[in-house]
This record gives sequence, C-alpha cells and structure tokens, in this order.
Amino acid sequence: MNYLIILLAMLVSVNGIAMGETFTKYKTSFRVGPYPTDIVAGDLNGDDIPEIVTTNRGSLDDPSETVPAGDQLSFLVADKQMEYVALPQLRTGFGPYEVAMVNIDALKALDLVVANFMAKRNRDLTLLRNLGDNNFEPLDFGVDDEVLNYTQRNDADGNPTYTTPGFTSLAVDDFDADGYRDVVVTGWSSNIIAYFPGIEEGYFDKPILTSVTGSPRDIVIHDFNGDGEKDLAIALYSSHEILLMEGQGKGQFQEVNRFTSHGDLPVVLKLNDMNGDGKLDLVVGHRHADDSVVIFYRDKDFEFPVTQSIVLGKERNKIEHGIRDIHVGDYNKDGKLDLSVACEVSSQVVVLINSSQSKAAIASFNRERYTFKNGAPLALCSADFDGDGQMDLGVALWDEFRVALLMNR
Ligand SMILES: [Ca+2]
Ligand SMILES: [Ca+2]
Ligand SMILES: [Ca+2]
Ligand SMILES: [Ca+2]
Repeated sequence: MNYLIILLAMLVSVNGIAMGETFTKYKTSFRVGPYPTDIVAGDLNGDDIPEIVTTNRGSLDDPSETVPAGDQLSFLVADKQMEYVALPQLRTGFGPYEVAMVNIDALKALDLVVANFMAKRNRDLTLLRNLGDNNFEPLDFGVDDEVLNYTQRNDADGNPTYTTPGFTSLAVDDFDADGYRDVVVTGWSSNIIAYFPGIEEGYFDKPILTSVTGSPRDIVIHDFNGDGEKDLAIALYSSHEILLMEGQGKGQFQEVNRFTSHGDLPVVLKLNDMNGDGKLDLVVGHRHADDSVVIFYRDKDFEFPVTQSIVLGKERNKIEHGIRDIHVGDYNKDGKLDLSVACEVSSQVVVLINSSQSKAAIASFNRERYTFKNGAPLALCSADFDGDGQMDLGVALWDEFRVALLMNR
C-alpha cells in the first residue's frame, strides 16, 4: 500500500515537471530528402493546413561534377492534420540552402523562393511559382558568374571547393514600393550581396551586386533610420561581425556601420523587438565554441548600444551545441517574444521562454531543452500544425533526413 502511494507521488511529480514545458515532441517524424538545411511551413494549397517544405542540399561534391549537390525541395502535404505525406520533390538549382514562402507573382497563393549554394548552369535563385493544386513551376535566375571572384577556401589541388557566388540566405521585401517584391541574397563564396529587382514581366530582373567583405552569411531587411529606404543587416561569418548597410534606393546599399558579433561564426540573424520598446533588435546565433545567442538592442537608427549574450554551453573553447538556426515567436502568448535555437552538435532544440518583467531594458529567459537522439536540428519554422490555435515548431533534422514537430501544449 505504501509502495503504491510512493509510486503515485512519483508519477505526479514527473508530470508536474513535464507540464512546465511549453512543447511536447510529436510521436512521429516525417521523411524528407538528404541533408535538409532549411524548413518553412505555411498553407500553399488553401486547405487551411500548413504544408512543410525543406531544402535538401545533399552532400556537396566537386563543383565540376554534373551533379555537385542535391537540387530538390521536399514537399509534405497533409490531407488530415498531422498526417503528412511527401509529394514528388520540387526541382531547384544545386545545393538549395534557404527557402522563403512569399507571394511573388500575380496569383494569390504563396510561392517559394530558393537561394542555391552550388550554382551550375546559372541556377542561383529559383522561384517556384505556385500554380495551385500542389503544382509549382520552377524558374531560375542567375548571377553573371564571370565577373565574380571566389573568396573562400580551395581544395588540395588549388581548385575552388564551391562555386561562385554561393548563396546562403535570402530576404524578400518590396524595396522600391513598385508593387513587386524584390529579393536580397548573401553570396558567401564571393563576398557579395545580390539584389534581384521584382519586375512585371519575368518576375526578377538581372541582379545588382554589391561587394561585402567578411563572408556574408545571413541577412535581414529593415528601414533602421526611418528615411523611407529599406536598409540591411548582415551577419558576416568569417569576420565575426554584424554589418549595417543603408539603402540608397534602386538596389544600392552603402556600409554605415559594422561591429563585432561577440562570438565566432555568426550563422543566423533575426530581427525582432525582444524587449518590447517598439524598436526592432537583432538576434544572432554563433555556430562555434561560444555557443552563444547575442541580442543587440537598438537605440535609434543604426545604433545598438546594449548587447546581451546568452551562452548555451558551459565551456567557451569547446563546441557543445553548434547553433545553426534561431526562431523567434511568442510561444506562450504572454506578449513577450521567446526564442528557439536549433543545435546541430548537442542534438537539441533549446527554447528560451521570455520571463522579463515589463519594461525591462534587457530580456531574461527560462530555458527548456528538447533532445532528438539521432538527429541534428539544423533549421526551425513555426506553424499551427494541429489547428489548436497555438504556435508549434517544425525541426529539420540534418543527418536523419527527417522533420520532427514540437507541439505547443
Ligand atoms: Ca519592388
Ligand atoms: Ca533607411
Ligand atoms: Ca527593442
Ligand atoms: Ca512569450
């Protein structure tokens, strides 16, 4: 009798701890193509259930090979909530690295825009026009490769390991307010950013290229100084900096400020108001031994006087987590933005629930950890997968070729 009571007490206490967690892992995960680097979710076919798309970069081979990397997106569709099946993959350029779900053409449905890392046959950027009924038309857009330098490492024979320009990330907005969305892309291999103007005929015009030293890796768009021209913030992977570029109109950008990102290998950059003062802040994740998420709180214009470093690991000289992606959202609907961090090395998604007092200049967070035993979380997205009105997370698992779901309780 006593034994039973003790057992019951233990069960209750375990449940009590578990109830404190914001998410629970969904019982099944879903197969996607090899080495997914990015994931997005949203309703592409108008059935009110989010579809899931991953970029299947594949393994990177010699760029002179006919097929030097993967060139597909996985496309998961659910007839019933949570019952995802893979439809035929969608064709991109080689090494699809990041995908955005955004409407580009005159049809209302969301389209897909993909930044490809291994450019062959001038397939640097792919637009997958959503034609409805789960059909997409792939259209490729290129950078004039001949004019570009290769600025990254070579292989043992002295040949480039990758192609120019090596797109790694993209952001979409209508910079010139002409009604056509424009795309900016980071060209990591060539130290450039490319601006593809949206146009009426043919969707995107030839890109305007701007040199950016330091290996641009991730990019966000915002009119920081409020002059009506949209500006850029860029994470520089090799020089460990945040670069701010002022928009000059017509796809031109000029460097106005750069400062240390306070960590090694900044790999992901987000733009959100983390302290609720109405000014958008920058959130950067570092892939290297710092294992840090750093928040740069903005004061005015291009100035970020206050910096907050959230270190996930215990040792600063050892890669414990291997941060690869960050997602920002108010997961518990308390009006304060929370963070989730995809960690390749620790196989964890670390969730940071914002526990700040109101009007605090710097946010404070409670940590939750979700471990994926055999998979390495590389990318995150959010959607209400089960239709309960709560924001869930999609997790791309790099070496398992799977998508896991973290369901909001
Ligand atoms: Ca435009
Ligand atoms: Ca501006
Ligand atoms: Ca702020
Ligand atoms: Ca919250």
